[in-house]
Amino acid sequence: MRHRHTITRLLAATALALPLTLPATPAAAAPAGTPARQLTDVIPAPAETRPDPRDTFTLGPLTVIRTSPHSTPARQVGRQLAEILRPATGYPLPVLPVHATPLPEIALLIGGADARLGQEGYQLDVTRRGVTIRANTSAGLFAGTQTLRQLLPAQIEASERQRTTWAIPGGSITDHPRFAYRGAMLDLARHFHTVGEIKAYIDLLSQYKINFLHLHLTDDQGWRIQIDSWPRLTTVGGGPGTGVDGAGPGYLTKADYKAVTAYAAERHITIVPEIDMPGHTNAAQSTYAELNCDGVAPPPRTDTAVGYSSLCIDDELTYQFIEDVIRELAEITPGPYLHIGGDEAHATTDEDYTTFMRRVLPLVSKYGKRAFGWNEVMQVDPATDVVAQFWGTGTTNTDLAEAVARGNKVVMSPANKAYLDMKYDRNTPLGLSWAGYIEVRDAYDWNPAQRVTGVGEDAVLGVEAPLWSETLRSLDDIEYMAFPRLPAIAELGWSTAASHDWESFRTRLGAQAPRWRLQDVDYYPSPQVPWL
Ligand code: TNX
Repeated sequence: MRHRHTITRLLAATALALPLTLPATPAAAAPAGTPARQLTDVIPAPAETRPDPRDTFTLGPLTVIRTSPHSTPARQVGRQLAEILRPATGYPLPVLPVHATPLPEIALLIGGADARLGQEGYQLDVTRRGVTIRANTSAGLFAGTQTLRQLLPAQIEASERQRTTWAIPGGSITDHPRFAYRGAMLDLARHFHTVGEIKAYIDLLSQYKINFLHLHLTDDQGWRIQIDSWPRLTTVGGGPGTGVDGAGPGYLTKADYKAVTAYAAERHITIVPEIDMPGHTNAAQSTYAELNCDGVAPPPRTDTAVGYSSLCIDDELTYQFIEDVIRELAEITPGPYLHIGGDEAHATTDEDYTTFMRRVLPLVSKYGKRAFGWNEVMQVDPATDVVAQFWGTGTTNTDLAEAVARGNKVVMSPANKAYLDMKYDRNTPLGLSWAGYIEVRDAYDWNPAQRVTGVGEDAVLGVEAPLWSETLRSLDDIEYMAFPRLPAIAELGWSTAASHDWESFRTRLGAQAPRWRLQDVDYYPSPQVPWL
């Protein structure tokens, strides 16, 4: 009874807060040509959907967002959902941390959900009375709200009030991810991308249930993260004239980096920072002469060649430098992983590479992080907690298969499937083509657990779509290469292998286009997709 009282008071308070300009009647029906949403029109495809065509919930001016009482995380997800839904609907959508209300409601509840949902799954039920999303964690609840967002008409993405019926198809969804790691990568070294651009990309990633963003922070052409004990790395190594063609200067201060990790965390995305070594290090070595075996700083480089730089393996200063960088970066990284690169070290002998990695990998553990490395790192038989990121184009890799047999886990980023910087076809104005052209169907039609011999379902931690930025400068460039292939990789990471179906995927993908247009996403209109 006491609860009742609280609710009545809260509702009274809410009613007072309602703007006086509520529309008197629900707005006009959806304009012709906008087909009604189906419960299955979601990317990534949910694990189980049970449509109930007799039921539809229509969001209206009196709808409230109700969150588990006393749950700050549920309330946070509720506020985020309200912010997404308010501009286009014009409805107040108050967020009330209470027990059931007599009003039509979207209930966001943490706890008491089916154990099968795990840490990121959710259950979504739509009846005439309202929508209920239940999850075991706020990550699951957030994932459920992203599904709900896609179940609403596309106009929900508009930044101004729209006249339409905000119908949500009835039925229920039970959903949880196939893989724990569903990543994207952005290369800040070849062209720097600002905090605003990174946040905009995070907003898009979170809509497709991506939960890791790997930032490639250093390379031959630029150093993009502040390190206090080596201050010229950013002012010189990331300063004016750096980046490909000298056109991508800039760096993240520690405050910027913290802002990015916090913004990502609010969207249930964890940042994985990468410092590439012992190759891809010209920006550091041209800045600090003492990081070179001959003590002479090479000139800065703004071309796109790879494999020419190497740290000095026999010099103790190299390890002091690496330890300083790892320590400072680990300190500002809330997530569990720190990526040490290790790719294309063609200017380092195999013996030196092994010596180097065997000294550096333990430093990552020393500062409380779990190391990630490109698949070359598996050559040195690292500890089994080191994650391999596979970027090859083939289907066999002995070092990787042996590492998996020992117990290492793998993130799959095959360059000829998952690289978002590859051109779609010969006419694509941006991007590279060394791993081939990747049309949407190529990006979608592969199985991460059947790609490399000896690397099966249990060994796969997940998938990641890297976006190298030799040719990319603006957010528009990023969007054009990522959309529509990023949602394809997101679906491979989240949805069951049994649900894999190109015809279904291309139809659902085509239906995303009106959302992207309203969000100003500059996508590639692939001829393989029936765009709405
Ligand atoms: C290979 S993939 C690289 C990068 C390039 C990329 C361009 C990998 C681990 N190394 O240095 O930017 O190709 O597609």
